[in-house]
Amino acid sequence: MTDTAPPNDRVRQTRDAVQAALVRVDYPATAPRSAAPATSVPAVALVTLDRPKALNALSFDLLDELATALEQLDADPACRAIVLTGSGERAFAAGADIPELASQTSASLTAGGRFRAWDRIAAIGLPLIAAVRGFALGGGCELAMACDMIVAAEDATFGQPEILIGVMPGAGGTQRLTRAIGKARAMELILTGRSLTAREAEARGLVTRVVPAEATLDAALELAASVASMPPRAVRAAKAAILDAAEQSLRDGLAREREAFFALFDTDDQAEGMAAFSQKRPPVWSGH
Ligand code: CO8
Repeated sequence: MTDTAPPNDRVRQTRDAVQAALVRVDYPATAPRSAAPATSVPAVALVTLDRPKALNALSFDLLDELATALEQLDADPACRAIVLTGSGERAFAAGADIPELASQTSASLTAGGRFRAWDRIAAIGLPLIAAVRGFALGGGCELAMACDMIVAAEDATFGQPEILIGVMPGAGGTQRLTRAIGKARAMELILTGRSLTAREAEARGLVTRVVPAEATLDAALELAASVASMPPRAVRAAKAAILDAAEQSLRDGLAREREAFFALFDTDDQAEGMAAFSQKRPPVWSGH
């Protein structure tokens, strides 16, 4: 693929390669191209989680498709920044796919290897900007936090409500939320399941900026275009260095978190919490 390929060819090529059913990859024609010549393709790719009826819940297949799409963009020299968003107006992503998780055990999660998608996403070298409208909960909040910047709509809500369905964050929430907003506030959110409004998230340093809901995607694309106009090697190096600063012991923390999350799938309260969600009733905790 060359820098002069027409945008439609680029979209088709990426789609054919990914065969994405749950994730869309586009090069928006309207993406600002502040430093790109008029003849050049947009240097910003837009990746959309596309399960609006399930509030873009993160099934394992969706996460695998997402990781593959991001890796392909990361390997494309024409792509300089990626915006990640959710389809529809209600959610960035309302978490892991609860019915899919409900049938798991700690053994199946450990052996299944389906969490490797999270490591692949964390290894992307291009800058990732989350454009968040509506719910970013559980795995959805973790995915937004795995991005490098978050542009939040005024109607966005961020939270780790896993405790309400009998488990705990398992894809970085205990580590990245704590680093973003501090121990005391992370404890409150994770131990009670309370969500943050967009303005609270902004005040606590979780998000880069808050914008009117209908302006969210444009604001994220504009920010991405600004980053995309910078020297690409320096951008990648700076991103890696900033993450290094925040991740001195993150690897150990994430490994411990995953082990603890998997272990909760041997508890009655996990089965009860997820069954109660599907049956649309309040859970009854046994403590086992
Ligand atoms: N998984 C699957 N389906 C979901 C999910 C989800 N997480 N969230 C919503 N949906 C579905 C609903 O079941 C519903 O489907 P249907 O119309 O067929 O009944 C549809 O989306 C719309 O949802 P609601 O009717 O519930 O909409 P409301 O406006 O009433 O409520 C809420 C919206 C508050 C977001 C509510 O849907 C909710 O509480 N969702 C669950 C939020 C949650 O608990 N998230 C955490 C999940 S656990 C997790 O993320 C662990 C992460 C571990 C790592 C990731 C591994 C992949």
